[in-house]
Amino acid sequence: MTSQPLDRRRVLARGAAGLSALLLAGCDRLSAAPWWRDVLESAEKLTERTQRALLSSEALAPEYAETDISPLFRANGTTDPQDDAYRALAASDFQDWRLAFDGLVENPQSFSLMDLRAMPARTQITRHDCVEGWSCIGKWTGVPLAALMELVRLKPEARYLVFHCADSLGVELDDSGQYYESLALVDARHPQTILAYDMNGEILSVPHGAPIRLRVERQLGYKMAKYVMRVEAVADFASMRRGRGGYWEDRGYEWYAGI
Ligand SMILES: Nc1nc2c(c(=O)[nH]1)N[C@H]1C(S)=C(S)[C@@H](COP(=O)(O)O)O[C@H]1N2
Ligand SMILES: [Mo]
Repeated sequence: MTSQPLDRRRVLARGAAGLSALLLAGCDRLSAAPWWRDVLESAEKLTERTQRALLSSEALAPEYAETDISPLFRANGTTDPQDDAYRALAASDFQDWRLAFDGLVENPQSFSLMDLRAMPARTQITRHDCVEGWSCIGKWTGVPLAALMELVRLKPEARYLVFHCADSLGVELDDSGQYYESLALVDARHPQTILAYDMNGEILSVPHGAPIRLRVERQLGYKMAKYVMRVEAVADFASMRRGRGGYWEDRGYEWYAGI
């Protein structure tokens, strides 16, 4: 009966996708209306609550075979960060790159790529679904985020992890335009949540987020921050940037992007 949770998951995914499509079809004028925002938010809360109730926190996203890997994995959003600090790091093959893990932690740390590669790794072949309506299957290798969380020891007040990225997208709103994302701790600790440094058996390339990018396999593509520079444990993200927990969330996307 191992297929049962998967079947349920598929039904659920279809329901959620249908709902998202419906919501995305809603025009800008509608999304500006406060009552509509409330409808969106309660729909999102319902999706999150339903999925958390039906799927155990350990339920895995489907994994695929080597033969299923997409010959060409599309790159999306930022594909070549122009930010000076990032360009300098990339120019020396990220030898001076460090991942900071700080915020509400007992033991803040800074990891080099060597440090991360020396830790136990996980490899998974999964399907990436972008909210724009395309999917690709890829193989990802990296360090489980749960292992890093153990090393830094979260304080009891910590409720979310925020991922700060190297790249800036549009600066059209009143913030820096720097990409960021956030996850609830239960999703951060999920066994398929990894900071990936290899893709399809090769070193992660710049278009796909070098030197490391997040993989959160039960959520949509925009949750999977590329070019991660810093992980910050926080109690709340309401006072950060525009308050919705991510670059695209600040521009109207759902924070809980479960699929
Ligand atoms: N730092 C950063 N992370 C990002 C983005 C981005 O523009 N900047 N785009 C997101 C979106 S919308 C998707 S679909 C995936 C794309 O990952 P890919 O380029 O490996 O396909 O990265 C996500 N993470
Ligand atoms: Mo996306």
